[in-house]
Amino acid sequence: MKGLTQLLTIPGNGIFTVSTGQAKKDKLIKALYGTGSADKAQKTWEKSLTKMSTELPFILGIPSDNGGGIQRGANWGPLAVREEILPLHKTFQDLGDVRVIPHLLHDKYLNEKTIQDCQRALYGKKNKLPVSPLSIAEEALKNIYKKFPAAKILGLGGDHSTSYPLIKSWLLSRKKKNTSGVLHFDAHTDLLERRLGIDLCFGTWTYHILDLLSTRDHIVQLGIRASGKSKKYWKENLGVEQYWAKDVNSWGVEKVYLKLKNHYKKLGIEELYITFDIDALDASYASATGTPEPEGLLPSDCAAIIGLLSNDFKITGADLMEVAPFVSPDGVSESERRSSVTVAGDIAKILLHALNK
Ligand SMILES: [Mn+2]
Repeated sequence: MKGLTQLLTIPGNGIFTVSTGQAKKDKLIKALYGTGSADKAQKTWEKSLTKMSTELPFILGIPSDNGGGIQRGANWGPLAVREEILPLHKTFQDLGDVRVIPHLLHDKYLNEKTIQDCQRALYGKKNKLPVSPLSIAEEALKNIYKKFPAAKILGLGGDHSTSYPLIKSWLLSRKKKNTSGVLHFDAHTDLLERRLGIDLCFGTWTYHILDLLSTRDHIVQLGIRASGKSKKYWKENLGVEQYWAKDVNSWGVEKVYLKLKNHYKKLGIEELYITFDIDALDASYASATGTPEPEGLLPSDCAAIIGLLSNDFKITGADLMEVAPFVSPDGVSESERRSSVTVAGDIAKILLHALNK
């Protein structure tokens, strides 16, 4: 696949380290390749890229948290989630990580001189390749879908802005837009047009996906509870369907499932992309994230809803976002932090299972 060995790197290696942080990466690389050396693993990974097919889903890590803004740390999400799903390694193909320059977000915010300097740093020479995480992800995904139009990709973020290239590329690669819908688990709507003037970040990415959809009700948001505006406001002003956490928790799984199914079926939707912000879960299950929120969803309810929907719709794309494995909000114990990373791994397993159906 064109350019992938330049745009991407071996799984877990997308975070640039010199000495600090290196040990965290070495552990995963050793488990995957039997060597702690990224250079030695590089050849095995490059070879694996040439042998891929659409028989199994792909994984792509985007270890960037530069689109976040309250408490960073989701750049380590892809590495931590991969450690949790190691036992399932035969059920997916790992494309590796987007190479991340942690000070960049998207190339459109950069001047030409900076782009050229960063091209030299990343690729050893000036060329046409993008340099910012969201731009690199979009370029890599374009090439992957070109080679494999039927690719089913599980994206691992990263702050939620990293869903933007994943969902945009998924939508652009669909033959029919009107049969493709999105299910968005989140405590927050992410529906601002801009945040402090920035149009692509963790609070805005969904807004910029809306116009790529067939119609705006092709996305449904589930688990919302930390919003400055009401459910009615988002429906009337942006046309987005939402089932807030309090609705989900009072209706129960069966009713939520039937409402979602009816909504999508009425629109003629046949395939779904599921984007899962880990903060959709109640903070007691998902503390290791940038913006944990109480009164959220239960992991078992989310698993049941995804499982039921995957019987009615083809799940052809998914992502798991905002897992910040080393973040502990005040008062959260070490064991709670650990268990919330395990829960994130469970969600990744559920998404992989849905993609594998
Ligand atoms: Mn989000």
